[in-house]
Amino acid sequence: MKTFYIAAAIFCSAIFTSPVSAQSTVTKESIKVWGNCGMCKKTIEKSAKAAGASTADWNPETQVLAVAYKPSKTSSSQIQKAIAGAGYDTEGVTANDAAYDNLHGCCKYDRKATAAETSDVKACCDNSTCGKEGSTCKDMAGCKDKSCCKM
Ligand SMILES: [Cu+2]
Repeated sequence: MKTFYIAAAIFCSAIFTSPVSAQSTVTKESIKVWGNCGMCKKTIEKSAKAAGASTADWNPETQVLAVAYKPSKTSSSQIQKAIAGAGYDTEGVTANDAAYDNLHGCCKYDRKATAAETSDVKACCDNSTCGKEGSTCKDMAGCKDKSCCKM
C-alpha cells in the first residue's frame, strides 16, 4: 500500500510540474507603418526595439514592419504605441499631430487616412461613381476633384 501512495505521489507531481513553456515562444508579426525614408526606418525600428521587440525591420517600399517579440515582454499594441509616439502612424495607432510635426522635413510622410476617409474615398472611387473600372484614389484630394476617375 505504501508503494502505491509513493507511485501516486510521483504520478501527480509529474502532471503538475510538466512544463508549459508558452512564455518562451516568440511572436512574429507584420505591421503596416507609414513613413518615407532611411531616417524613418531607423526611428521606427529603434522605437519598436525600445518597446521590447527583439527584432524589427521596416521596409520603406512596402511600409511594412516585420517584428518579433516575446508576448511575455511586450505586445503588438505596445510596439505600435511607441512607434506612434515617435510620429509614425501604424495600422492600429495614429500618431498625434505634435509628434508628426516634430519629424524631420524629409520624413513628413503622407499620413494614414482615417477610417471615415477611407470609406469616403472608396465610395467616391467605386465604379458607379467614377464609371471607371479599378480606379482608386490615394486620398480625399484626388477624390474631390475626381482625378482618380480620370487616371
Ligand atoms: Cu524619413
